[in-house]
Amino acid sequence: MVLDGLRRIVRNFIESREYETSVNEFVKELQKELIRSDVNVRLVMDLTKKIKERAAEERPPPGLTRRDWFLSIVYEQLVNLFGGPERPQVKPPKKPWVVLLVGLQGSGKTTTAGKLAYFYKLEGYKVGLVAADTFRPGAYEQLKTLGEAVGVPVYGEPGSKDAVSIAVKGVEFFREKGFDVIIIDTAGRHHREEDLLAEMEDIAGRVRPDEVVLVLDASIGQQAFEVASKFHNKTPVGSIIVTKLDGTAKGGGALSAVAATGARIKFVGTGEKIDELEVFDPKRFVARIMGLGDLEGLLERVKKAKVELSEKDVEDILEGRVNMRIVYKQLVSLRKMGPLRKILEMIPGLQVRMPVEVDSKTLEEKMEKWLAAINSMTYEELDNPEVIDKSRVKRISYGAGVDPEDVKALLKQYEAVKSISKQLKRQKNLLAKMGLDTKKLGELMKS
Ligand SMILES: Nc1nc2c(ncn2[C@@H]2O[C@H](COP(=O)(O)OP(=O)(O)OP(=O)(O)O)[C@@H](O)[C@H]2O)c(=O)[nH]1
Ligand SMILES: [Mg+2]
Repeated sequence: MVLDGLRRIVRNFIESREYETSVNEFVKELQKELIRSDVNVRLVMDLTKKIKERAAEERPPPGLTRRDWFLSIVYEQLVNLFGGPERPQVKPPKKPWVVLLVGLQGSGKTTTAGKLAYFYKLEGYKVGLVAADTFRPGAYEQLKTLGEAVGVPVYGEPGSKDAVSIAVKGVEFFREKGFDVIIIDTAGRHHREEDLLAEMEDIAGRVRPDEVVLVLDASIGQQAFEVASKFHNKTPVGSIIVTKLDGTAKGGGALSAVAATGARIKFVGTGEKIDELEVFDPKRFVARIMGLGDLEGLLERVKKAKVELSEKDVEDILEGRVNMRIVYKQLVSLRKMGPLRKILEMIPGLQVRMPVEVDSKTLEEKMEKWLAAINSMTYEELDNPEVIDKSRVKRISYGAGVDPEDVKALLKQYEAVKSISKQLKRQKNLLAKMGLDTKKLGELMKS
């Protein structure tokens, strides 16, 4: 399968002891694996550079191990390498939807026509196939057999040599009968892409399909870039199906090369059988090749950990209502260099000393402990920190693995935020006079 060495590399990374060395090791192995899969060297270098940069510049959100966080960066960058997070739109936007399949000889057009017919039939569409390959002997019979296997009618004129006329008539035939999806199989007589694209334009000009789909054999690896970019330039609305991903070690190269052209890969073929066609979802694809079944869960955690102040939070702060959740969010944003201070500086007459000295290293350590302490609090304690007495302090510090002193310092921090919040409430009229409304404040706090 494609990039099947990646799972092992990810596993080694997760199991290794030392974070820094394992990151370097991981990056090196990742490069090797991608290049082995024929991904273009420049793309590989760009990718690993980006991963390293992000790992150096960004901070893991609280509640996430550095390792998980690093893997989430790798995941995101790999998803971009293979076309970005968006799942392709495969639902026909209108009826009938006429699809013209083109591609080099033997790339898998006819097989894919059958697979697509099956796919759309299962989705509840009425599908018709048009056999417009008049070049290959037995092309009509091949498609006819596939159509029969999936219970989809095939239009063809076995004796005719006029592919364009068959295509036009076939589309008309199914259109009149009210079919939803009409798929046209064409000849792959070309070995050269120039000829192919010229003929594609010719047929497309006369058949006027809604979508032109280029069928590419994955075993051409990164050479797919040439064909795909020419195709994409000629038919920017077209899409691409990469076949035979199951039968080559170069799949990674083909997929990334196509993605690099900006063309959209909609499906991939993963076998000879009629149901071996998948919607190409880069996120799922990358999750699979990384061997991270629970990746969605991990990313959910990353997202949750990147807390931001909501409108409601801002409102609460301005109303003098605070709780530990808000402190938590502020601690997180303080890590990104005190947005709270930024606001305080803008408000004349507000004489509050910053509760936290923004001195990076000790702050960072303090923050780690505070966040751990907050994570050990009950809901009641989060909503109403006033209830935290001596014995609760003990329990929280024990649960978080920090000193009771740290928890006490956190409570002081909470008191400070509360007092700022109270002052803010008093300053609200003044704020209004300055033309700073709650919305703008909210934006400031988040920035
Ligand atoms: N393993 C594997 N084989 C495939 C896949 N798609 C197509 N094939 C095989 O590739 C060969 C060529 O497939 P066709 O569908 O006939 O290709 P074509 O583009 O229509 O060929 P021409 O019409 O001659 O240009 C057949 O043996 C198919 O079974 C795939 O996803 N995986
Ligand atoms: Mg064919």
